Amino acid sequence: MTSKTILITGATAGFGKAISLLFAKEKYKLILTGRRADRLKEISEQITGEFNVEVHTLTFDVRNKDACFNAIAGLPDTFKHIDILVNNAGLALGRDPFDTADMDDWDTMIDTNLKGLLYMTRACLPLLKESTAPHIFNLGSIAAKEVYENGNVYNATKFAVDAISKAMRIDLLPHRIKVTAIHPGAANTEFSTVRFKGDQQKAEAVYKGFEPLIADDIANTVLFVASQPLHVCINDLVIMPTAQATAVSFIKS
Ligand code: NDP
Ligand code: 8X3
Repeated sequence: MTSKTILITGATAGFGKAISLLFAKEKYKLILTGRRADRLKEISEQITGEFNVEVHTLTFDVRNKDACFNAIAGLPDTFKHIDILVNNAGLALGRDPFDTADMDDWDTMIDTNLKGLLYMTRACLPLLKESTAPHIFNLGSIAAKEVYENGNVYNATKFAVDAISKAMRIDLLPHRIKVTAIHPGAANTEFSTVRFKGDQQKAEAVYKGFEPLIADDIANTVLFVASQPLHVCINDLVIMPTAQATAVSFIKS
């Protein structure tokens, strides 16, 4: 039985929720974050009921630097230990040409996907450095590897996640911190509903005619990577639906 502790940002939906449930099954202690307190409460109750592991929830917005640092500083003593940090919280907003895209959406994506990830990592580093097997996971995307039409600033934030993952791996080497970037293709979560601002028809159209990834596929991948021996680090992993070859190439029925 392990008593390792994992902190997952964006645990209220999609990948983050699936990773939370899978690591709970593996008997990890969990620190779960998100903005929606009701969802965190529900997931925490589900996990303690089903898996009998300890869960601590933190409700805050990763765009708020002080909130990130205060949340970690305020952890109760029994949770002042982090072995794995999963920087998962993130979003796309809109899929519009560069010249007409909403610039407030740009700010939100940059502040969440990049700055939020930076703040959370810096806030957690003192605790990670005390772990005997520290590991940081950053959720990139196929959008971190290929720019596609109307992807512009979402692509830019995910390219930045790719770059900062490489930079962390170098600069954190003296602390033997593993850094893994996970880059999924199309996965059916709340991602497209958020991207298209609640337009369910547009969101569902993204996954029509092929079998997309599901959140459990990403959770299984994170667990596989986290389960490697201490001397093995999987640095970078692109995971796609079999029906998707590039950011924009699909075989659809
Ligand atoms: P979901 O929309 O299902 O979940 C996103 C999570 O991020 C939610 O828990 C949400 O919680 C949290 N979040 C968003 N903004 C903030 C914020 N400002 N502060 C704190 N938490 C926040 O999306 P996915 O699970 O699909 O996405 C997870 C990650 O994977 C993202 O980084 C996304 O870019 C990336 N990704 C997704 C792909 C896909 O096709 N689905 C493919 C490749 C990468 P709450 O609203 O409660 O704050
Ligand atoms: C989410 C996948 O292709 O919509 O990062 O950018 S994509």
